[in-house]
Amino acid sequence: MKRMTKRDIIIIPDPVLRKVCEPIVSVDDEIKRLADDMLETMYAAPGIGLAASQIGVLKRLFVLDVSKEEESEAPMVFINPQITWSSDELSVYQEGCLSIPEYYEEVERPAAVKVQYLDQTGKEHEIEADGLLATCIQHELDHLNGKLFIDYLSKLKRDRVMKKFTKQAKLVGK
Ligand code: GNR
Ligand code: NI
Repeated sequence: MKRMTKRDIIIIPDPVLRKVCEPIVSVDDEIKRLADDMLETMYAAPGIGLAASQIGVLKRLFVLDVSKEEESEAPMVFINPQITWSSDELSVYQEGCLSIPEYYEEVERPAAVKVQYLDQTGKEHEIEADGLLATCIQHELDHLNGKLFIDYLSKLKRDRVMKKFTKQAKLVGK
């Protein structure tokens, strides 16, 4: 049995969520352990994706699992991901983020993307994704660049949600 450790998820307005993550130089045991911990943290939340910066690690790595409840788990690990193509066609999804708990809004993004990445064994892949997987890949890749889904909303909505969480952080004493 693999040893996995659930980590704490960082919430806005923590500035760590605005940092640009650094490429991973080698897919070694430390990175494999990090990916396992991220999957554990994501499943426990529960969420369908998690970027390394959400647990305070500024590396270009995210995990996701968009399998349906009745299907078996399908964990995916994306290291140094790069979008190589985006469709002109757009689609709208109601998005949420574990770093912005219990806040959901519709976001429009390219409906399909091609993404190149390394898996947890260091093997290179290029896949074409659509539907929820495409949305999730773009949401997670944004995290690695310090971008959040609320950045796509109106300033009014973004300011409102930032204010709410800033107030909350002060109350909790963070
Ligand atoms: O759990 C999550 N659900 C979700 C729903 C729609 C679009 C994106 C996501 S990702 C989110 C987990 C998360 O915050 N990943 O960064
Ligand atoms: Ni998120």
